Amino acid sequence: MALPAALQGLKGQAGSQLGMSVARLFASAAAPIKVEVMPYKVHRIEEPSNIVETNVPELMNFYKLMYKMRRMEIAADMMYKAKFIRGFCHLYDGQEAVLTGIEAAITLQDSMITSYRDHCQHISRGGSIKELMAELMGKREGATRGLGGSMHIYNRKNNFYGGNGIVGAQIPLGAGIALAHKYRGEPNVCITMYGDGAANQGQKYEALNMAGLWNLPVIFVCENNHYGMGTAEWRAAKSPNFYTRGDYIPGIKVDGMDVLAVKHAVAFAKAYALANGPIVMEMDTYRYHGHSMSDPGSTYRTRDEINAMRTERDPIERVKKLLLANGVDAGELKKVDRETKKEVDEAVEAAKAGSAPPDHWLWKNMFMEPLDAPMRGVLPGQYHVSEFDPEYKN
Ligand SMILES: Cc1ncc(C[n+]2csc(CCOP(=O)(O)OP(=O)(O)O)c2C)c(N)n1
Ligand SMILES: [Mg+2]
Repeated sequence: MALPAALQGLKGQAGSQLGMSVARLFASAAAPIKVEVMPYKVHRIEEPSNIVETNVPELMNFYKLMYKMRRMEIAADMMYKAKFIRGFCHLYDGQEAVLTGIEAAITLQDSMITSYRDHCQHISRGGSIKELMAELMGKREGATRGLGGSMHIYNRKNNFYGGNGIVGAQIPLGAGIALAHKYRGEPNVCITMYGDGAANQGQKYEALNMAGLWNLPVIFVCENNHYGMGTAEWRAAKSPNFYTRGDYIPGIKVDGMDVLAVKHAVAFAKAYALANGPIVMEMDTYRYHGHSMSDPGSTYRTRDEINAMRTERDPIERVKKLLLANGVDAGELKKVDRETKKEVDEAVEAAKAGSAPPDHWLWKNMFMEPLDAPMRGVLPGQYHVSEFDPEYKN
C-alpha cells in the first residue's frame, strides 16, 4: 500500500519552531536519505516497505524533540525526589520515539488520548515545558491550571484528550472521539494509546468491536514496554503478540525505538484507518525508569536488561548516529543539548516560583452552572462535614 501524500514534518508550535531554525542551519542539506528500518510484522494486512526516506532537517527535528522529552523527564525525576512534585508521576524516557514518530505522521487536527504516562504529549501537542513543569508542581501557571497534575494533562485546543488515570479507560473514549471525527465528516483519526497491561482488558475488546462494526477512524496504539507495573507481559498475556489481538482488525508491529519506523508505519495506518476503519499498532518499546516514582524499576528486571536497551536501542542515540553519518557536526548537537538543558532548567525555576491555585477553584470547576446545593456533604466554599458516627462499631 502506498504511503499517503501527507508525509510531513512535525506539527504545531514545537515542531514548526524547530523546523524553522533547522531549515536555516541546513539550507542545502535536505537531500533524501534512505534508511532500512526493521521489517514490520503484520496481521491481516500487507506490510509497508521497510525502506524509508528522511533528510537532515527532519532528523534534527526528531533529535531536538526527543532530547527535550528526555531532559524534561529527567528534571521531573529530580524534582520529585526533591519533593517539589508530589503524588503519582509516570515518566516516558525510553519511549520518546513512539510519540515523536506518531506526531510526524499526523496533524494537530488528528486527536490523541493516552494513559497517565502523558507528560510528553503536552510538548508534542504544542504546549511548553514551563506549563508542564508548573502543572507537575501543582501551580496555577500549569498546563491545566494546577488542577490536573501529572496524570491529567489535557489540551482541547490541540485535540489532546488526556491523561487518563484508570488503566484502559481511554480506549473506549478514543473510539468515541473517532466516532465524532467520522460523524462530522472530518479527514482525521484518533490515536488511542495504551500499554501492554491495558491490552488485556475487556473494555479494549468492546471498543475494538464497535470500532470495527462502524469502521471508525481509530488507530489503537499499544505501547508495549513489556511490563505492566512489575508484571512482565508474558505473565499477564496468554498471547503477547498484541498486534494480532484485534482478531478481525488488522495489526502491525513496529520497532518503537526507531522514530523513522514509527513515522512511516503511522502514516500507513492513518491512510488505512481513514479508508477502512480501525487498525492496531504494537510499538515495541521500553521504559528506562520504573513504572512510577514509587518503583525503583529494578526488582522485576535485571540491570543488564536496562543497560542493554540503553546502549543498543536508545532512540535518541540512533538518530544522533544518523545525523553524524550524514555530515552534521557533533558540536551542533552539543549546542542543541546545551540549549535544551537551559530551557528545562529555566522551566523548573519558573515552576518553583509559581503560585498555588486558589482554594475556591476546587469547587468552581465542578459544574457548568454553580450549584448551591450540598454535594456529598459539602456546600460551595465550605470544607467537608464528616458524617462518620464515632459510636459505630463493626
Ligand atoms: C483499572 C485499573 N486497574 C489498576 C490500576 C493500577 N495500575 C496503574 S498502571 C498499571 C499497569 C498498566 O501497565 P501498562 O498498561 O503496560 O502501561 P504502562 O504503565 O507500562 O505504560 C496498573 C495495574 C489502575 N490505575 N486502573
Ligand atoms: Mg507496559
